[in-house]
Amino acid sequence: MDSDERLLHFKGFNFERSTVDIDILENLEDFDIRDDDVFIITYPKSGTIWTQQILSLIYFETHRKQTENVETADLVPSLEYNIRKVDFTKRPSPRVFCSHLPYYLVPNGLKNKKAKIVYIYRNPKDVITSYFHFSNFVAVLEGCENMDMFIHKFLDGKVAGSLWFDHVKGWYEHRHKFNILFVSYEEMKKDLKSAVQKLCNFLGKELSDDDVDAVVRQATFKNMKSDSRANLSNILKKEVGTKSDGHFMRKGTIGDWKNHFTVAQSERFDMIFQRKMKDIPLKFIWDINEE
Ligand code: PPS
Repeated sequence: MDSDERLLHFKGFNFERSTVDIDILENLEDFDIRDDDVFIITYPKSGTIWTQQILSLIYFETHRKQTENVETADLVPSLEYNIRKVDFTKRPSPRVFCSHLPYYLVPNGLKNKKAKIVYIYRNPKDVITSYFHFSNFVAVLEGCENMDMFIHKFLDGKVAGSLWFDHVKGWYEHRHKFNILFVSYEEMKKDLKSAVQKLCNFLGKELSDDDVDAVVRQATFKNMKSDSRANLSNILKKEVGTKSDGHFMRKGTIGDWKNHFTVAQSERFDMIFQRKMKDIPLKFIWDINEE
């Protein structure tokens, strides 16, 4: 199938056609934002479900203390990929959402700067690596024969989420319009406890040391991978569909791109990255041993 058939091009942005909620898309601008709403915003494969898990554990004591048996994706649903057709107007506050939307498509109410946005970004070579495997794993995305083809597609923005550069730059350059915190996947990976504390500070949540430890414990790669409520396995197997063996929680590390990029691919990507990102002072970490 041609990739265009699987993608829905809506207002300049590519969505995965079969799982996106068209009603939500058509009414995004006016989607009613509450002051205590929180949005996790990411380009795909940048740490979305990880941050869903972290914020869910921070916000919902029943999750943190494991007194309720609910999937994280139900506690922190996706706004536009509303697969379970939740009526968000009926959800109790505080509502925590995740979303892959670009800055120019989010509900207008976010511009009153009361509701909060946590923007998670990841070094794009690892995003590409993760996305390449994900495309060959889930049924709803067009698979790709090899990395070279996928890098081309990614650099053309012909994937759900469109062009990575536009997403990250767009959010960064328009940050003053929103109440937003930028956190990198890599800083979470290198020091999860400090990242959880940074998130708590921004969100105005005062957690005891024991509670912070409980969040960290339940948000490690190993624990999420073995917890079907946290790792999307139910949604992927039963609702989205898979086309190969694999796992959403694949490697969960920094620098796996080195196992998949040739030197030539890496150098070409570096040149494009340096040109496009030269005015963006966000810190990117490409290697697990980098400070
Ligand atoms: S999606 O499809 O856009 O929602 O994907 P997303 O959740 O943004 O990204 C998936 C990658 O995040 C990794 N992941 C984690 N890494 C470290 N620690 C934890 N706890 C964790 N949870 C998810 C997941 O493994 C995917 O990365 P790769 O590199 O493919 O392993």
